Amino acid sequence: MDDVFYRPVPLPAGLMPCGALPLAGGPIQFDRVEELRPGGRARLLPATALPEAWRDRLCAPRPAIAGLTLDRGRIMGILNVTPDSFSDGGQYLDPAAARHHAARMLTEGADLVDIGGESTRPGAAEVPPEEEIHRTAPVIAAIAGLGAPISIDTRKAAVAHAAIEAGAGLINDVSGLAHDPALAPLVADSGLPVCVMHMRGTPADMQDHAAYEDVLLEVYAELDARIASVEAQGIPRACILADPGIGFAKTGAQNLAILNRLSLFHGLGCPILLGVSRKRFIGTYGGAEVAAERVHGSVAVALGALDQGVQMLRVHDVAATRQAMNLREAVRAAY
Ligand code: HH2
Repeated sequence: MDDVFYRPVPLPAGLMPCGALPLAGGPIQFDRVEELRPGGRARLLPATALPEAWRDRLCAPRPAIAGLTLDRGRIMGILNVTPDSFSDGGQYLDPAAARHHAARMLTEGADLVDIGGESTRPGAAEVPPEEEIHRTAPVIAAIAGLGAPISIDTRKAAVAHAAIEAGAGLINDVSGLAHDPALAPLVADSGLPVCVMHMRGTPADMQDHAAYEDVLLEVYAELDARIASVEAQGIPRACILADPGIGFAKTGAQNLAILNRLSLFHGLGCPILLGVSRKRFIGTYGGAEVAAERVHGSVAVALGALDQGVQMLRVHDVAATRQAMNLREAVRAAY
């Protein structure tokens, strides 16, 4: 692991002191960075002290992904075509019901739809690829005509292949292309963008691997290494979204430590995708046992993430998230 990391400290809306830099080329500025070392105390430095390589990656504008510019926050609406997803399992198995829900999310303000045919909740068992294809491909074909980009949430090349044939334009792999060796070449050949997420182990055993000395820096370093490996397999960084993998091989407290200093991940030089929607830690810290009652906490965490420059939010509750984002943007614009 590197021994020094730099986290940009976002400035409040409108403040642009002399020498302030644009975070990922977007609307948020920063003029100070936290210097972070494993096991060490954070030191606040002026952004002028940034090493050139860090400054370049932190500030470069991010290219559009799946036709979506990333100069403002984007919403990825979740559509799980599974019997057992922790929040919406069993609701959209029928392609007509799935299409209806996708259309509704787009009307409510989603920018793209993420289709999953395998639950990746802690302890979930792997689904055979034929079954995953059977669940997802007809749904993708059914919603392809809605005009929005579609992402396929899968770890498997055969499933991604069928999804691309049916109209998917983005691959979202919670294993960061580590699970199926055939998936990286497929993505590279397709030229499509991919979300590379951080996880340890598999959904079945990942919570046994949630031991870190410094969760923020170790997750960053492991994701950095994963992205470098993906890039070495022919997928340009301009096609990669990075995701710290909230809830994947992480305890509730570890999720919070990552969310608290999320802007560090801009150092990867990729747009950041974040999935916190209705997850267990929202229930734990927000006092909501039932997943569908975790909307308010999910939106609160999403707004905090946008303030740290996150470009894409993966959410179940599109209308609530869009309303909150509109208000956040209106208040920021009134500076
Ligand atoms: N979380 C889940 C699934 N896919 N993909 C990315 N990139 N980031 C995430 O945080 C993420 C993800 C788990 O949530 P959900 O799909 O709602 O549940 P399940 O895995 O039970 O289907």
